[in-house]
Amino acid sequence: MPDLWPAGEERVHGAADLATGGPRRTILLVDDEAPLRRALARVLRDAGYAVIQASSVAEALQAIESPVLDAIVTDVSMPGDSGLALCAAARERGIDAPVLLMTGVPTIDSAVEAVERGALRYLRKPVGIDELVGAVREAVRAHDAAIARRKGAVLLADAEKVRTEERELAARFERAIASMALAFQPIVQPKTRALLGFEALLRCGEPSLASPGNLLSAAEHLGRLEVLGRAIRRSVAAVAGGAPAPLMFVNLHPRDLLDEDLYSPSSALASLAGRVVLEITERTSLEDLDGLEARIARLKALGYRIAVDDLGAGYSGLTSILRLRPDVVKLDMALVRHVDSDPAKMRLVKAMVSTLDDLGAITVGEGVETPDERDALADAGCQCMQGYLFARPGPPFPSASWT
Ligand code: G
Ligand code: MN
Repeated sequence: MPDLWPAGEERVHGAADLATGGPRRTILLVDDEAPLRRALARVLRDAGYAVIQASSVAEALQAIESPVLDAIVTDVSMPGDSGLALCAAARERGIDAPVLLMTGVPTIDSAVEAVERGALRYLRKPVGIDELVGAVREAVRAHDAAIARRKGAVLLADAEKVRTEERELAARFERAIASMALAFQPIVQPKTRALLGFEALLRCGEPSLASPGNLLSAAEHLGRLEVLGRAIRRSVAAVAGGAPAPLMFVNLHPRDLLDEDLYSPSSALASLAGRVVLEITERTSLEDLDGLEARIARLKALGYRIAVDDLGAGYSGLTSILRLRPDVVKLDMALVRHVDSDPAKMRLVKAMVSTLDDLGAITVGEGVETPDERDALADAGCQCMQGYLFARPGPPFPSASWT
């Protein structure tokens, strides 16, 4: 039976180290001479260390499998393998606890081998109490310092990686802004074949930020939402005059509501405010937006209309209808998809259209892809629609198809 856990030995991690006041440290002590080993173990325990004892290299290797070791103190010449072999085996297993070798007869050869195998230092037998405790304390300190250096190096490398990624993202964002273009998709009334308006949709030539969601996330991350929002509104204003429909729908990021430029009566878009519907979606929460109601009131006073976008998508809640009092509500395509073959969905859409009508809001069904969805929406009382069935988003200005 290996003498790994002598009676009365308790290994309590987290108990204070009497020597340093830090957490209790664990020392593996290896010597084939039992009385000597026990005496050294007592010395180390008295100095505040937890001690694991082993009487051979084989036993020691069993002991180093699991516990976290702060240092290894080992005899060099033992029957079977020598302490130098333990040193090498520990390094092979990725255990970097410093190794202190005890020997009666240090030779040049064994010293050279010890260094090669990663031993920290020699202790000459017989080892004195103060010498042992001092050497162990030193070893633990060296181990701590090595761990701290490694952690520091990892943190530095991480920070460098983050900086590189940020720089690359910023460069991609600049390319996206430079190549930004708007696509327009008509919003139609199929019954009369009238065009209610066009929604301006964000597009760019930077492939990694091609989806508007990615581009907006990048802008958010880089603190460039304001730049992006202003660029979109300027671009809309530049082409809106030529649109063959009364209204222009422009998506706002909730944070655009904090940009004073949006409220400037002299902005390019403000001169067209009477024709502009600002679409607001709750992709990021409106809840904590400072003075939301007052901001919406200012926009309405400038002549803008307000739409709640994506109603029925996970993130767009019914309360936004109460808070924004929108002129238009856009039903998310999740509510439109298969509305013709899903009676529960049909009833829900019908009830919403009727309620919104009572509240004085127009409902637009988004993402209409089939004639059956179109007809079901119309039956539910939803007269305004948008979707691939009528036109895909395109350069100013795609015409709608009715077949
Ligand atoms: O969140 P918002 O409703 O603003 O997003 C509209 C998006 O939906 C646009 O990117 C547009 O290209 C896309 N879209 C428009 N019509 C359809 C459609 O009929 N089907 C699908 N799957 N997407 C559509
Ligand atoms: Mn929209």
